[in-house]
Amino acid sequence: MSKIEKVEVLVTSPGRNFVTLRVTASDGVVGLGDATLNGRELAVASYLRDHVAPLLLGRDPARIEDTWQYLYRGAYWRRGPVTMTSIAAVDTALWDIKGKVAGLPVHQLLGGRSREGVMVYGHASGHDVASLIDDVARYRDAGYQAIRAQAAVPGLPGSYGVRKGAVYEPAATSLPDEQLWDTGAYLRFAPQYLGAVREEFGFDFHLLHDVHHRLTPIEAARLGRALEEVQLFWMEDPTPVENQDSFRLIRQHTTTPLAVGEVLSSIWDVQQLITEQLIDYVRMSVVHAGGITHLRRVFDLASLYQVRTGSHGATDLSPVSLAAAVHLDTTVPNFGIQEYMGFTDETGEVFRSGVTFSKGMLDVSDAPGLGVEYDDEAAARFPYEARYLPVARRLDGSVHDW
Ligand code: CS2
Ligand code: MG
Repeated sequence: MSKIEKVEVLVTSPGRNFVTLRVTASDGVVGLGDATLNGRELAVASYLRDHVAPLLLGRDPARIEDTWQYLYRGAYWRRGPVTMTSIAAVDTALWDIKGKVAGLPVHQLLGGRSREGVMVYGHASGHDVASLIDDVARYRDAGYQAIRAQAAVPGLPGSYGVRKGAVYEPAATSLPDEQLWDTGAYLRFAPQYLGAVREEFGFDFHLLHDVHHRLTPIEAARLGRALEEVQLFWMEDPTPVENQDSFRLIRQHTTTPLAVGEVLSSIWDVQQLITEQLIDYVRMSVVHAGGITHLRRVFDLASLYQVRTGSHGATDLSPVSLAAAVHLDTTVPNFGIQEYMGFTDETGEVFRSGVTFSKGMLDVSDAPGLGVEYDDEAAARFPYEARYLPVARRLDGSVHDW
């Protein structure tokens, strides 16, 4: 039996911070898992290095389910993003190892292909309606079948979801940026610019929009109703998700499909949302929701209720995460869509991934395991720097949900 011999926690910042777990077995096989929790990266690094690595040494890397249960139940303290991201990193690395030992890509271990590719949505954004329209055109020209559209709300510089450089990355160095928020201005503007996108390009592509937890349930209900004409693929995170009942209220008022999950980490966090059919898409990710083992369980529960998948795939999820997500997406019967924002060139120097993009879809390589390699020399060129997501404040200065 091979044994886990080495567990390394790798932190690098090629354009943004990534934490990666590398597990080496006694037969020399190496597995990678993403452990990145945006803005709280070192908490996960410490959890893994100080509390998980000693438990893994000497274990059989083939026992993925048992290791998952051991880390989850054995910690006594349950759920939460730091714990679940740490378990995810181990789980993903063990699936990578299992694939390499078997000589099979991970999607084969999960049951094989259910589809030829995985439809993704790209992120179009603009500082005003005209620049948003230009950006949507760019995504359409690049072959995207689904596009998320976000524009800066007039008078509110630094609206979430609007790109500054080549790739959207809201985390700032040193202390968090503080950004102003005005719900009334947003509610007046969003239907205008989403309507302008449909007027310009018609309906032959999927249009998505992220509300980023900014509204109360009744405000979200009003927006969902106002957006029915533009036929969104989904309205994302319309209201904070701690109270799952909120979504019933939104549902009672609108047929705009709802997507939720990027800040959630366990099946219990979405249990009511799924079993009461309060959402249409579950947006949890491999990295923040306990790895391939746990996310597959969420997706299976969702399939019983005709809830489809729509995994989170922002730039703060590393190429290891994206590869794991695409392997899983390739197999599950209730796949919906995968978020894909691309990565900076620097990120590509550290992580060499076999995932390919063509005609608006991603596909995995047939390399054994996840098909991602980590370049230590490149990683060493990009040392960690503290970064924080922004904080939102209302016009009266009080803190709002970012
Ligand atoms: C966003 C994210 O991708 C999305 O839908 O909500 O960009 C989110 O802001 C970041 O992942 C936070 O780390
Ligand atoms: Mg989002």
